[in-house]
Amino acid sequence: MMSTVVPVLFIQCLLSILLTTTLAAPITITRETFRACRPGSWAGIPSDCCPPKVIDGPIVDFRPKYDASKPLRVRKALQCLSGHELQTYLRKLEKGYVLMRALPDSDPRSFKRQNAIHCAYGTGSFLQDGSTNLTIDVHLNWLFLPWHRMFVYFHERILQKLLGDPEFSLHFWNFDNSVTATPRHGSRGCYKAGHFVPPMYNDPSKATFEANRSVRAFDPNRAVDYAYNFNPLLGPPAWPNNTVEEQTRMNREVMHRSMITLANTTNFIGKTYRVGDAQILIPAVGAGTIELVPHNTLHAWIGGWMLQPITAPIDPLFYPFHANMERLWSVWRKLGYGNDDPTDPDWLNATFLFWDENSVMRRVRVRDFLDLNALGYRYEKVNDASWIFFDNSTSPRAP
Ligand SMILES: [Cu+2]
Repeated sequence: MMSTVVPVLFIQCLLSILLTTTLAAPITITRETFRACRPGSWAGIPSDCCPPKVIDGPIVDFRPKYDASKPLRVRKALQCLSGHELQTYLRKLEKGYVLMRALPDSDPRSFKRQNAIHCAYGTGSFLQDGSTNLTIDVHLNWLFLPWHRMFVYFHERILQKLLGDPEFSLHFWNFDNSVTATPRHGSRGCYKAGHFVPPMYNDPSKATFEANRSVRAFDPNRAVDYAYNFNPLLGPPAWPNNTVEEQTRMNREVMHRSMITLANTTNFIGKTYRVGDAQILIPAVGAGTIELVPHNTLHAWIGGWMLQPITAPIDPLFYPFHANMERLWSVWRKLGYGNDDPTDPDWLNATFLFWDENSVMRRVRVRDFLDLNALGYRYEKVNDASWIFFDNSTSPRAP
């Protein structure tokens, strides 16, 4: 008995390993993916945002290369821009958005089309190669961080092109810092708290404004709430009536958990997701720690268009918000604790298509979006210490 069972189990085991290794492959978007695009949905809400089925022209590989002769552009923290710098930035960004919104729908660089491509990638509109039912999503799995870095990157390049300014940098909303600190002598960077919605995005006279948000996002004295939990099936919870001090303390604790306590490599990046895997629909099952909180929770807290992937990038606030998300990814890598990006080829070789600033379709791999220096930019230094050194033991809400 024993002598037959063991070889059978061994062969079964070997077969399953062989099958997984031969079948597993990185998620890859091709011309065929676009051709087979179909209406999708999110949380039961239907979406209809497929790009044109035929991609005109060539698809050009995107291969960034670090150019030591060129200084890196700096994406700065919005709350520290002031005076002339703020005015110049605002003038440029406003002009960029006016021009972007004026592009016709036939132009893939238009504001509307950029929203549509996020929608197609985020609502199961694309099918995995050769499948009639396995859908693709760049949320709730390990593709979330690199895909959104790419999306913001091409958005910035389109702005640069429209403005005729290749040095333009999209500055970020440093929502995670809630402590204004005095920098040590000689330290450079931004040490001012950033936990309110940046005023330039809340000014109705500016092209960076969007009216369709929850009213709480317009309250200049209300700190963002990372613990805000919106369940589309149950509806929004009552607003917490925390003081700014209570709220920001809670936020620091949440950041500490998502970036440190819970954030080993697997948990931080998100669940593996390859060809053959079903789209993950439950956030807690697939999302990495910072995708779940504060990303999902802040999308819900801001509300309006930002509430769902079908419409989120209609709100210009999406971009500085996501710039900070990907900045946090680079901060996490430098924190120590053995933090590092996955080395799995199915992650590194996952491939997406994006239209660039010249409306040329680019083939982009995750492995090419891991080194910010190669992409030509860096982030201003900010007060990450505000949550890195948060002490759980003194928190009234600590478990
Ligand atoms: Cu998204």
